[in-house]
Amino acid sequence: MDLMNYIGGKFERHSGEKWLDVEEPSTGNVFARAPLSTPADVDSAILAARKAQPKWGGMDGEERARWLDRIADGLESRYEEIASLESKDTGKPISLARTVDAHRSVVNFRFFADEIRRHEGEIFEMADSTNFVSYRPVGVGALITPWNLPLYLLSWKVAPAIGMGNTVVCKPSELTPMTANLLMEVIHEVGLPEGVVNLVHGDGLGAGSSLVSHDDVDLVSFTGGTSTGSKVAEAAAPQFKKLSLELGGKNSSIVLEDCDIESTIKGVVRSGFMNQGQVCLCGSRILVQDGIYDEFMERFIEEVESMTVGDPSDEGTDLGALISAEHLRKVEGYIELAKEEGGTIVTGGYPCLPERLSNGNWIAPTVITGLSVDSRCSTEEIFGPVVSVHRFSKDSEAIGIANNTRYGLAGSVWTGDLERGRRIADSIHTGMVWVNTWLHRDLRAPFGGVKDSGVGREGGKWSLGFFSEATNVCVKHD
Ligand code: TXE
Repeated sequence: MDLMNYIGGKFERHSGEKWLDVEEPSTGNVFARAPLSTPADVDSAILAARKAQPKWGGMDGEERARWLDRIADGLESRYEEIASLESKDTGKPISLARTVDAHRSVVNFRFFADEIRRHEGEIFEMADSTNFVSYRPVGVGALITPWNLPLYLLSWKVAPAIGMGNTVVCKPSELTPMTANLLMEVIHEVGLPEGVVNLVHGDGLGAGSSLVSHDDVDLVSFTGGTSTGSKVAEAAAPQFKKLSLELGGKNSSIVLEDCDIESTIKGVVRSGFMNQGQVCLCGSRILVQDGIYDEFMERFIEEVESMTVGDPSDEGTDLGALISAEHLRKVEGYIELAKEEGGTIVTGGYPCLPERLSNGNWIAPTVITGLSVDSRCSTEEIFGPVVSVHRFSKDSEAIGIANNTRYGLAGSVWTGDLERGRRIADSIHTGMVWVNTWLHRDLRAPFGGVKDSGVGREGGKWSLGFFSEATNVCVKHD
């Protein structure tokens, strides 16, 4: 299957001759090709978005919200197809692709349709004047997304961006282009006005960087790795483009002696290994208090080893394949480094799999102990099914370890004392902390990181604020 770009309401072949193979991570088989778009393709997508913007931005919010609902309906009617495409393209288990990826892609459009209906300007009265605050579209947006949650993250940007009256050019990860293509099919079928949503496939250096640095792009919303984020920020800076960066993380799960061990182990395992550990929020450093350490470790390892690693299309699979051979090598490199840094691999290795999966990117869930809390493996983002466990005695020590990374995205605290949990959570320098849960999301709440984990917040009114320009008109009374 050869994919096409979607520009000005039409599926178009790209202008160059080069293609990118799309591989199935679980087998290594190539099953599609995506265009390696050129700067000329990026130009035409931006031109189409620019042309469509005034009319789209001039519609009222209710009308745009109805379009978001139609897209949600279209996605919902292809729910199972989204799940199986996402599972095939990313290597994640089908059950996860269904409950997380397909589910959230539909919910994102519905949620922002409702938010846009509710969204109003503000009025601030002064003794002699009235201030009328309104939210205008920014213009043309570049939306760049990674491979770990392809449609989930793309829909999380497209819905608020167009809902607030912007038009957009999307650039999905070259590793996982399939569901972005499906979204364009849905957008085409529902008849969204041409040019409102455009898509160029391609790599970061070609399509991605020409999109970000283009003179006619007004805002950039990027989710991906921290080092790419800094290149994106540099490219967007000369024109002061509005910029949102959701980057990597190295998140701690803090397990206190007074926790409920049963639910904590389930929560910590889920947080460490969901999506093969390829979620920026994953808790890959597990800090366990002295008094519970031995019991925790015994039951934790048992739970980790009981996970089924295997064919992503099997309903019973807990962990699938890593995204690419290159990424697998990076993860293996960290495991080797952990040994050099004095760590002990308590469980890990390679899963035993049928012959037809032998060329896939496989590794078993890996638990490392004995690392120093400032070792590279304990402080750098590995982005794979690899966690390190560390022992601590006092709350202040756990807080110190959790804050000892360049990242500041998320974390979790597991305790029977909610006051204590809140106190610790308040001392962790990240954008989000969960107490006795993980990845439990109210879409109205702010989402985003501090330090090297990014700039800005997404979610509810934060997304609507980013994708608009708040404008004040101050009228002096007679
Ligand atoms: O991300 P990249 P990759 C982390 C994780 C992972 C690492 C690399 O640590 O190992 O990032 O993953 C586009 N200008 N996360 O290689 O390279 C690229 O084509 C403009 C964390 O996938 O950051 C893709 O569409 N765009 C993360 C997108 O940027 C550029 C999720 C992300 O690619 C570009 C995924 C450029 N110069 C990986 N270079 C999270 N926080 O959720 C690349 N791109």
